[in-house]
Amino acid sequence: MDRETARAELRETFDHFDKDDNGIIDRQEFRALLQDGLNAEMEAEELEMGFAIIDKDGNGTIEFDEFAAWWLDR
Ligand SMILES: [Ca+2]
Ligand SMILES: [Ca+2]
Repeated sequence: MDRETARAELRETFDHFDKDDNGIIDRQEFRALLQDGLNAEMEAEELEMGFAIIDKDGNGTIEFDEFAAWWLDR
């Protein structure tokens, strides 16, 4: 799969978890993403750490570019 295809599919994933369709993933949506999408149960602390890692600019929300960079570089 090339990077563009991966990105398009990722966009769908992102939109799916962006429940309120505001174009960003907040902590609540991030929690649902991990639990439903990755089947990962996380403690609040771990969740916070994971969120901070993805939220590169530290503005408290995950934008699509941040999400894509994290996902594709795992
Ligand atoms: Ca949202
Ligand atoms: Ca951010």
